[in-house]
Amino acid sequence: MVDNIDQLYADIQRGNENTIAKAISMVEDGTKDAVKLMKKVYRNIEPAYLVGISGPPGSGKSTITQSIVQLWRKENIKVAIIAIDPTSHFSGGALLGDRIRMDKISTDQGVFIRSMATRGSLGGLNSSIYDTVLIFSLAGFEYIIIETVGVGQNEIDIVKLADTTIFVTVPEAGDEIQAYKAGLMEVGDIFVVNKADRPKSKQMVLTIEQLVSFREDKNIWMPPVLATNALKEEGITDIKKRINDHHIYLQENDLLQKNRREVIRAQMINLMEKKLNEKYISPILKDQKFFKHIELICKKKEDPYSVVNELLLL
Ligand SMILES: Nc1nc2c(ncn2[C@@H]2O[C@H](COP(=O)(O)OP(=O)(O)OP(=O)(O)O)[C@@H](O)[C@H]2O)c(=O)[nH]1
Ligand SMILES: [Mg+2]
Repeated sequence: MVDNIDQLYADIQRGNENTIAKAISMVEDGTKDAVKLMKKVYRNIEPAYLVGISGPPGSGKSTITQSIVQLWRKENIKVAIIAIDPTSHFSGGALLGDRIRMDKISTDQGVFIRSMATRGSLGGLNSSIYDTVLIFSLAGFEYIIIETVGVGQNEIDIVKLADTTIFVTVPEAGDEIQAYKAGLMEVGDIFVVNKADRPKSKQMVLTIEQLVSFREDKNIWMPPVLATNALKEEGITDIKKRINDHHIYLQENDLLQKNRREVIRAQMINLMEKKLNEKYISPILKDQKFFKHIELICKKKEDPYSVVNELLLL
């Protein structure tokens, strides 16, 4: 229990690292205090600028993130990084330690790195991810980067939260890129072909340029395709500049607010599903009656459609 939510709020606002970490854990656990805190946060805080960085495993997302963050830090800009754990909610994140090793920035006071699970305990997209974004915003972080690995629906849902989405790939990923076309390729605002020290990177840039040229909104924001060598920090200033360009573009076209309305909409749906689950579905799952129905359905004496209607009083 927290004695005083206003005190907690003030400590986060002052940037106290322990309090920030504690608040995020509270939000992840969905405690009553977290709800009290978030009510106040939602009513007072504008979200910081949110950058999503996604792409196949090992493409260099963390290395690029680290380099961009270093550039922002030179301007004294505080940055928070949320690394989404692609494994299950219960993995404990052992694997993640390697995934987000960012030695050059991990001890910097102006940088906060946090890992989170993709899925909440009920299986849907973890609604605490956006709450965490708001907590970081309250704490005065000006940029928040969300790193996700992979290209599934979860990743797409997460990058949809972002104001600017960067899709990172590597020169050898030719065939995979065709497969991604229907997914993340559609939502990328900036494309990066990393590991440009390897052959075929120019070819890959051309392939992606061709793919994005078919996008319907091409006359509005044409996503740039950049080649980088993150190990040598080559091309990173260009990414930073393009993030800025995209930010300005969103502002000038009233798209920043539009994106945020969509995020709130998604967050509302998330919360409603969670509440319905807690109030109506979870108790049923714990009831012996539920298991009896399963038996009867297996024995062909009942059917799921009728039983579900009966259980939910529909
Ligand atoms: N040759 C080369 N290697 C790179 C480059 N950028 C990153 N790497 C290496 O690629 C490996 C993976 O880099 P990460 O930054 O961890 O990649 P990631 O996309 O964050 O990986 P996951 O989070 O596991 O999906 C590391 O060994 C990096 O040192 C690059 O431009 N060239
Ligand atoms: Mg990584």
